[in-house]
Amino acid sequence: MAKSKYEYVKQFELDDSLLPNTWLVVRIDGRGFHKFATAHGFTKPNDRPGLDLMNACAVAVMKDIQDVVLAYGESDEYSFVLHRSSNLYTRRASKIASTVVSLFAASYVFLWSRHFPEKTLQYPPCFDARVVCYPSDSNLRDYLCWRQADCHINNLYNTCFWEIVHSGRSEKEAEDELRGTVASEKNEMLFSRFGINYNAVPEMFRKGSVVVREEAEVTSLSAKTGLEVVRRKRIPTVLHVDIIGEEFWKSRPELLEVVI
Ligand code: DGT
Ligand code: MG
Ligand code: MG
Ligand code: MG
Repeated sequence: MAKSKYEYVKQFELDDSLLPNTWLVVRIDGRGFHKFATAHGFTKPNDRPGLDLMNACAVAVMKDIQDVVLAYGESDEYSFVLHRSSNLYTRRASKIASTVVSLFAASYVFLWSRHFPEKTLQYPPCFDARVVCYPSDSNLRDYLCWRQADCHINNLYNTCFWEIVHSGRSEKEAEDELRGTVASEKNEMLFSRFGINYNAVPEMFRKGSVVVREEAEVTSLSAKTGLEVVRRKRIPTVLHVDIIGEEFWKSRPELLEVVI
């Protein structure tokens, strides 16, 4: 077929394919979620229905995009790990990042009323996305450690901060008091002043959320025979566990396995 004289504009589309054989991590983050959380009366520092909604969106992304092997979420962000062998969209960065983030944002709106039956969504939520290549398994694990450590540091700080504020101090006073304190001092403050054992704070808040494909038995009715059929399927499952130590990776060797 003859090409139109306009066809040359296609050349302006630059190649943005990502390095082969590297782990791809798409991180999405809520845009202006400080304001979004206030506008929707989210509990401070952690709003359980809000976090459950984030997790449901991550599960929706993983159900749709099989190349995602694991996802990790905390606060208003989620990281999606695509296997190093993935050839999704011939590894074009903008296609991958935009597909993941639009699926996530659309799911957030689609699933909102299920998690907030009594709250009206005030305005459309928005998320940004970036995709980064990690060349080695240890780079990938360090990336995930970085996000889980961030979750821990922020949650310990925020738990102290809001306890101080709820005890009648101003936000400025809480900030001043926490400046320069180390983790052990924050733990001690929670325990002696507010009667909170930090280790008893829900794991979802302390560790964030990991989504992995766990084997489970799924029962369905056969269209042919009308009888129940039990199949073992890998279902995206939300866990609140440590991913920094060895245990998580040792018990799931398939995650880092090389697929040729
Ligand atoms: P950005 O990402 O630069 O557009 O700006 P923000 O405002 O989204 O800032 P970010 O992503 O650094 O921090 C996340 C904000 O979301 C933070 O201000 C607290 C808020 N947020 C996240 N999860 C919760 C929650 O469960 N409850 C409440 N009250 N706020 C939350
Ligand atoms: Mg941001
Ligand atoms: Mg944000
Ligand atoms: Mg954030």
